[in-house]
Amino acid sequence: MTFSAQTHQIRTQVAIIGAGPSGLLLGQLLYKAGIDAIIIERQSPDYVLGRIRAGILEQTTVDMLHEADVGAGVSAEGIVHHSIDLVFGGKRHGIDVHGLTGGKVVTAYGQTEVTRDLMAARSAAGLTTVYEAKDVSVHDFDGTKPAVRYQKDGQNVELACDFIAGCDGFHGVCRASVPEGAVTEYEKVYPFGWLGVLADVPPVSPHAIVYGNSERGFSLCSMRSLTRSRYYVQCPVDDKVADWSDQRFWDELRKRLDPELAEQIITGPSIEKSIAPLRSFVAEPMRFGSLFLAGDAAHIVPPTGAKGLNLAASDVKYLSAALIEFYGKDGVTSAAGINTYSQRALARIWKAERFSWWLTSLMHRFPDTGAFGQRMQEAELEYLVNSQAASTVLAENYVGLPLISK
Ligand code: FAS
Ligand code: PHB
Repeated sequence: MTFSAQTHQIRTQVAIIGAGPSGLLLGQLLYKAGIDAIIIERQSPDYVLGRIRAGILEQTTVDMLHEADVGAGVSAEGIVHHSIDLVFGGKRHGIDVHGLTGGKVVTAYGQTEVTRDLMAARSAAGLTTVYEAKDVSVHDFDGTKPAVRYQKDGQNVELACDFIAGCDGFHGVCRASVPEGAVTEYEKVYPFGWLGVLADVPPVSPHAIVYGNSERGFSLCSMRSLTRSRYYVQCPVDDKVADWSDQRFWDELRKRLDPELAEQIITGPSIEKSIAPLRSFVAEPMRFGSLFLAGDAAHIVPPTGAKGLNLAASDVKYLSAALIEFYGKDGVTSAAGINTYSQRALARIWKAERFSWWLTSLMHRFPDTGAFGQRMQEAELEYLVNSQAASTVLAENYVGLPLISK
């Protein structure tokens, strides 16, 4: 795409690539601080809202929604959880997360709802989000004139800026635009996927997410509200949604749970059904000159530990604070935050990567698990549910480790 005289030139302070939760939350926090940002998104709003993803928010994420003045939805409809359940060997065990962490909780509130709340706030404030932008590219982020170029309705646009926030997810353009030698990638791809079903039926366990380990594979019982459930079963990575009728899904889910819970499941037609691959991934560092990566653009976790969206939120917490500090208040500015953003974010990311990898390894059936491996998993789970120390390790990671202050 050539840029010539008819290129429309515009400017902002922070150009945000991606209108997922990372980009929208960053845009909202910068707006609250009086910092100008434009969000460039390649899909339509409906497409972004149609991606069914996360469902569990750490308290730090809920607090950020309130800080961003978009907490009304989660306060009204979020379902607070004090515990999680583990099913193994055909029996269900509760982990008192609230008691083991001195009162911390998680909240069931879907990523779709978070995204919708953020979109509504941005629109109500009259802030600019360019949806369905084509051929987005980032330029001179290691120079003195960073810019984003894109096409919108056939018009070439060049957006000059001070900083670029790469909130464009795992398959985005920002990380891909970093010179190869400048970024180190760490990756583990898991030999299975998650088949997820959304159904307008009451959740079988409204006040505790249920994680199941069985010889048939992993299962998970979650929700989006008291009338909308979200369930998952581990499946072969090359399975297709067409291989799974609703009936086959419900039957398999029941086989992986304890008999009492299986009996209580209320089934209904799926309103969404998708298969997600699982990987652990981290790109280091997360800053390249005036380009910063946040959220899935920099890291991916297997969803077992419910960390993906929450890690995106903590990245945004660090990055928004750093940018606000850079632009300063009452004439006082500092680059300390932007200079330490990458190392602070990565310190929390790696701990969440470890927890997500550990819980995935404990709960899923791998090709080489076998009979002995199954017994090892069940022995570890039996030890975990009967040891306050081991349960506390699970609980404090599940509610989210503290943000790193400086
Ligand atoms: P996102 O990927 O959500 O958003 C990036 C945005 O950038 C997208 O809207 C994309 O269209 C846009 N974009 C990409 N390239 C662009 C370009 N070149 N130009 C402009 N825009 C561009 N997490 C959990 O905690 N629990 C779960 O159960 C869970 N399930 C998941 C299932 C799937 C299939 C996936 C992919 C992820 C799942 N996650 C889950 C993780 C997920 O919730 C992410 O952590 C979360 O979406 C991260 O948000 P963002 O960083 O905003 O990235
Ligand atoms: C979800 O509700 O989608 C969900 C809940 C907990 C997880 C993963 C996904 O660990």
